[in-house]
Amino acid sequence: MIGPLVAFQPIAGSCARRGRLESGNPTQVCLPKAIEDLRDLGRIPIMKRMPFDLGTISVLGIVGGALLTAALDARRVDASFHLMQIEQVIGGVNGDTSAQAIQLRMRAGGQSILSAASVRAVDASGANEVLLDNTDRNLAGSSLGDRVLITTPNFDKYTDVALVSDFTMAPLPASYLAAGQITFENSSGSTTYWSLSWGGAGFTGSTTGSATNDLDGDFGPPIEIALPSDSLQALLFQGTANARSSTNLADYALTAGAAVFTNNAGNSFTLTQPAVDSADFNENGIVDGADFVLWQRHAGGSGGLAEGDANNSGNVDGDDLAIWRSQYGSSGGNAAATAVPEPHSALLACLCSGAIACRRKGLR
Ligand SMILES: [Ca+2]
Ligand SMILES: [Ca+2]
Ligand SMILES: [Ca+2]
Repeated sequence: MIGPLVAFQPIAGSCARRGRLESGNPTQVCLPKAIEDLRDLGRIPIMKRMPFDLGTISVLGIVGGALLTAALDARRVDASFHLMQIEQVIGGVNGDTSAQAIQLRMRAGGQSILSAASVRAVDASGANEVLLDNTDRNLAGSSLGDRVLITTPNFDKYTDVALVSDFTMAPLPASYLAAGQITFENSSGSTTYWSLSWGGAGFTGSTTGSATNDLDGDFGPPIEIALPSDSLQALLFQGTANARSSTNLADYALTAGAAVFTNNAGNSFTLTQPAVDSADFNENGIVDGADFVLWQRHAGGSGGLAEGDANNSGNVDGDDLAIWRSQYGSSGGNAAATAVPEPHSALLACLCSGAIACRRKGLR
């Protein structure tokens, strides 16, 4: 007995309207798209697209039915990554372009197979592609609206609580910030599932990609402004969690205030400008031995600037001493001395042996 063939009706031509399967009618399946899904997931060897038409459907029925069943099985376990937004991006925090972040958001459940994806960038002309991250693992959170947080290592300097990113990215080159593009793609970079372009007419590269997340497959035109990098504000997708892309120009806007980023576990991080480290504990405009004495008196305890807390941690400890050393001879704060004079020998002895030892020597 021949098993029941799943009734399917290939869409004529290429798989231009990739949104069909996600949007509902299971009898209207874009078969090459289903094959690509499996290929992206590494479940089957690379297969070339095959032309299908209704005349050859009976010949291809069994093979097609098996492939379709496998594809639907893949859907059943929700193992995919394609239905994803580039939700929020910042190119730098308060001018520090080494602190960057990209937040993705799942447009449906089961989009956590990030090992099959990658995030890339191109410059204003659409050239000189940079692999920002190949997102080399899968994530636990896979519900509609779940986020994927990808940051540079320095991004954690600007969050209100200790940052936990899902992936660490290479920095987007600063020269790409005026006009450029970030794309969410499969691992090989052969298919773009979402793109975000900025810089208005300054961006001259392609804005097209798969129609999985944008019905006409064109994410352009770009937003008119540069990628934000000189404040705490990020560029934020304005649509709902399951929304498709329309155009970057219509879809994105700056956050109203300090951006809030969220990781896959649902933890949120609000951007903040950290207090400037200063070892000028007596606030007389110079970091010197008098400041060291203040630190020494309170080392190991709690306190504020006047007690020797250089990094505003609430504690007076070795981290504050390290800041004092780095700022010795300067005015403190950001104006760290370019040439740090060596502390005199008595102080160096204290640095080596710590506050307790100094107290024993009666230097207090
Ligand atoms: Ca579009
Ligand atoms: Ca001082
Ligand atoms: Ca401290």
